[in-house]
Amino acid sequence: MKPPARTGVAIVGGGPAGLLLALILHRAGIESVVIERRSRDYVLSRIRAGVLEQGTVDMLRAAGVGGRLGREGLVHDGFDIAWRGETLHIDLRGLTGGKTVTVYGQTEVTHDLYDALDEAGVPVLHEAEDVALHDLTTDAPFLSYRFEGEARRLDCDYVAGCDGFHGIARQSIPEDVLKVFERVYPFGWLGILSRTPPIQEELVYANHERGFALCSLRNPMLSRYYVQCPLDDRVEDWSDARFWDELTRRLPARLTGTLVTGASIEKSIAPLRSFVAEPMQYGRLFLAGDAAHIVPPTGAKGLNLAASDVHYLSEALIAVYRDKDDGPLDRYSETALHRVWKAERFSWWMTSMLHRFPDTGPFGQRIQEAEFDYLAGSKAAQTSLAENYVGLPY
Ligand code: RFL
Ligand code: PHB
Repeated sequence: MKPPARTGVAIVGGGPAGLLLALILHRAGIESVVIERRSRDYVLSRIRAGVLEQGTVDMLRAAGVGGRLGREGLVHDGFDIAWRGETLHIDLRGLTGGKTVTVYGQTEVTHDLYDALDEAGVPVLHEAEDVALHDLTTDAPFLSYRFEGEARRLDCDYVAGCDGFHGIARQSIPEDVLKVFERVYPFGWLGILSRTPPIQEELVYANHERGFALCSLRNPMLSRYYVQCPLDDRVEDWSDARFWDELTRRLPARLTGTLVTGASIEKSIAPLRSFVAEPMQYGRLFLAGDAAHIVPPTGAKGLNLAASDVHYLSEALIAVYRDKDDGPLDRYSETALHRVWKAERFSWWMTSMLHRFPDTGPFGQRIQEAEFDYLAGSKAAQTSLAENYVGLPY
């Protein structure tokens, strides 16, 4: 495909944020081009999120990619929290007046978006190198990049920076304009994927004296498990046998009887971080998703926040192109950040409640125990957890 020389919205990054934005804009008759650094196979091989909020599901449906999601996505009415050998059930549906989450992997979301964009003829350029952003504070911004060995230029009206935490979009904003808020946690998550039936239908988040553990899944024959590990551990330190042994120790006896172990088909360690860059706009550049913010995965919010940013940004761009109204785009950063910070708070809180911190000390330990006691005994506390987990309104 010969890359176009001009478009409406130049989208840097073909992860879920960039692809979903391109599809929604296309449905609204707005042209865009997605420029992605990696190959399609590489993007599809990254095992990441698994839990979609109802708002994310609704957006994917409205964009026309709800078919397979509707057939294969698993609707979850609740999840368990394990602690001191007991489990506490969080009844999401009952506590939120009927709201649920859907288990459907990020890989599948990405797959569906690629298929829809191919069918619509929206250009997604893979393996683009040396992407750089220019003239962002003028009304004629452009990108330069290399594609199939040639230097290219893409003129556009707006640039959407959807290139993740390590991308170049955020780095194109001058340091004195950008304010960064960050917390790095003193541990990581070691995750494995295995072709085994899940330990139970619903997710289990466990706080144990040996550290956090999470039992999740992708489908009835594919399980995803995580254990908290020291930041300097390497994947090679963790044989499958050691992983299963550690996971078993951190789960209540009621559950370990149904744990089916097997060979891992993916194993990786992810550090945990909270991060927000403000503002999410610089001239005609708008950041969305991990390019602007990171949450620790404990609240299952990362992909869902990318989707809500795309909701605000697409609505704002549609207002510009369709109604000649710049107001929503001028307010995009402020609007998106309100929801971002609430998800940051929730993800930080879930992380604090469920992990063992090396420097907690006896006081911190008692506070964590009191947090559980309160949650277990208070419908109000459970409702607060549930309304955040299913996703706050847009
Ligand atoms: P992505 O997915 O990182 O995509 C960014 C894309 O930009 C490309 N790129 C560039 N392209 C061109 N030029 C450059 N210079 C570029 N630099 C980078 C990259 O190759 C990539 O394709 O960001 P996006 O679209 O904002 O999506 C965010 C989500 O991927 C992320 O928030 C979630 O995966 C986080 N997350 C979870 N989120 C949930 O909502 N629920 C979950 O259950 C959940 N679990 C998780 C997670 C993330 C995890 N890890 C590994 C970080 C579990 C884990 C373990
Ligand atoms: C996952 O299935 O990968 C997953 C689920 C819930 C989380 C984080 C990750 O909070």
